[in-house]
Amino acid sequence: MEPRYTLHYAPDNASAILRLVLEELDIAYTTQLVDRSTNEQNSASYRALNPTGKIPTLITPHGAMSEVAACLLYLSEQHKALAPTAESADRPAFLKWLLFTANTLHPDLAMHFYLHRYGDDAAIASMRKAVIERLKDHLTLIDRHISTDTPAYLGGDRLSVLDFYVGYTLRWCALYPRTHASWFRLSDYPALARLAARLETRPSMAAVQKAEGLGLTPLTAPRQATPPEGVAL
Ligand SMILES: N[C@@H](CCC(=O)N[C@@H](CS)C(=O)NCC(=O)O)C(=O)O
Repeated sequence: MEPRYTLHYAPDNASAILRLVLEELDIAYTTQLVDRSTNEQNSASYRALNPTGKIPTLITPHGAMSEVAACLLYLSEQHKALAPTAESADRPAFLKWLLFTANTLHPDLAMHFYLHRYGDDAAIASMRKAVIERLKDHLTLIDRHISTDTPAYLGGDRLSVLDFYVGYTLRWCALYPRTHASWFRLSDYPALARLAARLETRPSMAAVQKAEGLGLTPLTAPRQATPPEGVAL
């Protein structure tokens, strides 16, 4: 049978979150490398699929999709898995934290990675300090949500797409940008540390580790990716 999805990806980019979920759902998919060394995400052909020039893009039977959170919701709805259902009491908190991750945590991380796009050298130091404080505060909020409101996972008592989204950001916090990652200690967020260890036992994580060269402990003790194709940043 023809794979239903094609994931346009770059190693260790936000596309890895969708790859994890495709693996977890055990769905056939193909991948298409976006070569970041040539800035391919800004090529006319890539922007025709995803006008934001961001990675990932997911080609679905309904057309090209982008935005991680939108793709995660789409996959969970299409495959009726990995999310509390609309009738579940866990759905409101799941949606709240999914949107918080997409519109606050992930953009703050992107700002931290690409701070040179936001100001000159003089402005960067104070912006860096502010964005790191925000990241710490927001990771603490998420950590408290798991430890006080839910038994183990972010979306209630069962694993959901949200766990993969937040779990993967822990890797980025520890690694990027290489010169400014020392602020992050996973042990400061004990519930997230437990979640990271749980996610590392999933076969889906082993598949993504292999495909993108993430190493054996990609969330709890990450090292720079050594991908079989493409470059991470
Ligand atoms: N809001 C986007 C953000 C995705 C994003 O930031 N992707 C990064 C890679 S992890 C990217 O494409 N960076 C390339 C660039 O900014 O030029 C989403 O949720 O998909």
